[in-house]
Amino acid sequence: MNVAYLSIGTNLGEREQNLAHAVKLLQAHVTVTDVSAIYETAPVGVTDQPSFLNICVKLETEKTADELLTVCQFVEQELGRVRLYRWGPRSIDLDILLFNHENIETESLIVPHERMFERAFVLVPLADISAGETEQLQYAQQQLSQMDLQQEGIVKWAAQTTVSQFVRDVQ
Ligand code: A4P
Ligand code: MG
Repeated sequence: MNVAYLSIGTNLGEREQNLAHAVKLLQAHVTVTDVSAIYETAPVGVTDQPSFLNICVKLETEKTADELLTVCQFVEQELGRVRLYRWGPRSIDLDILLFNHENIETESLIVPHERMFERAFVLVPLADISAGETEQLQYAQQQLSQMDLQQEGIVKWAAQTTVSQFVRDVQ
């Protein structure tokens, strides 16, 4: 069994609904075991765009990392993601943060995600669902402890719930 962490972000449309819908779709392919609280986060990269809602989820799966990426891209397509430009607004974005304790570098996949350790919008929700289980997660904790969350523009939007509560309103 593989254990993976995903980052999910949205800044277009019904953002909270987009997150719930994404988790519901994921559940058809993998076992989502934990979901973080929802955070509203200031846009990073291209800053002239609406603020994001961000979460992280933990999941278990027999799929390979490549197969998990395909699932993520399927969920993005299902939710009608339109890629306007890099780092621009999106209805939904799913990134693989960690896959077991592995370091992966292929044409289509880099794990740990290249920019995760410098991004408060990733590290804050990740801390809700992890506790330094691996060296990579310990490093994430350490990086987070050095960040000023107010300056990073991270605000809790909704409290953490169970996975089934999280998806309860999705048809
Ligand atoms: N790819 C490589 N490694 C991975 C991985 N670990 N997980 C490849 C997922 N995909 C990975 O991604 C481009 C390609 O990356 C994929 O084809 C895949 O093979 P994409 O999702 O098509 O494009 P993107 O999301 O526009 O680019 P990227 O580089 O993933 O963007 P980021 O770095 O994820 O940034 N600000 C806030 N506050 N919250 C956000 O959620 N998100 C972004 C997106 C920018 N600013 C943000 C947020
Ligand atoms: Mg992405």
